[in-house]
Amino acid sequence: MEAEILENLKKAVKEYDPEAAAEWAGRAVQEKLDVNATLEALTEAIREVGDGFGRGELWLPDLVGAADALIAATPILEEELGKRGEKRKVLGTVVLGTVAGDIHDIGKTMVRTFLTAEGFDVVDLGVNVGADRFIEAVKEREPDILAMSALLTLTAPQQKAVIETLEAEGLRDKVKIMVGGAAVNTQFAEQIGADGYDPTAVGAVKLARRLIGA
Ligand code: B1M
Repeated sequence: MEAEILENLKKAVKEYDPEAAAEWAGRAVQEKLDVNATLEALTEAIREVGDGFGRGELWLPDLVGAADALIAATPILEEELGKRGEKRKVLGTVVLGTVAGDIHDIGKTMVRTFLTAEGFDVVDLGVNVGADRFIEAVKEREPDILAMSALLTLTAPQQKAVIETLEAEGLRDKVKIMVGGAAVNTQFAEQIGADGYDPTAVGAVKLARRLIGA
């Protein structure tokens, strides 16, 4: 049953079918499948579509269609994750966003979901967030962690721009910085002076806990 549900979920993403994606996400919840594994199956499917786009076999509407299907399924799983996570002690505050010029939302939102489920208070600034908005939020909310996502090679350097602005404002030592997203790797994170990087949303939670010494 589990394999059938996950296969159908992947199929729904690859066939750009939001209704089927929502339906199979509902079945996954009903059958008490592991939420992380279910989200991982969705991620795998959309990455396959992305790879096809990268090879020139698929087009932008394919990315949009796959994203629509994934977006239809994720709130159902997020809600379930919230219900299953009983511990609600606030571990710390995280300001999160996708950097300027980048509108990729899905991975960033997954990071938000997992951090929230773990007990972090997450201030999600959304997508296409410029350095000035990140800095403003750091000043206003005094978070423990600033978390930035970047999916495009062209926008990853924006993470560096934010760190440089924090340094210029004398705020760098007041907040831990974690970075992620498909355009980022460990080497890049070290180069730009981030405190941590993780390739997955689940790993991002462990990283966040480590950064605040929890
Ligand atoms: Co875009 N896109 N896209 N896209 N898109 C990629 C990223 C791309 C790799 C596809 C490809 O060519 N193979 C490519 C980037 C190439 C590059 O720069 N190296 C690309 C491109 C080129 C573009 C456009 C330029 C296309 C165009 O217009 N010609 C355009 C740019 C728009 C812009 O931002 N200015 C564009 C647009 C879009 C859509 C709008 C159609 C849509 C996004 C819809 C939305 O988000 N609402 C889209 C999609 C869906 C993709 C792919 C297919 C899937 C991205 C995704 O949601 N993955 C993507 C291909 C790929 O990534 N392989 C692609 C699922 C998601 C769960 O994974 O976001 O990586 P991800 O998040 C992971 C981890 O990275 C991690 O946790 C998540 C779960 O494990 N993570 C963190 C994420 N953030 C983290 C932060 C952390 C820690 C972990 O700490 C802070």
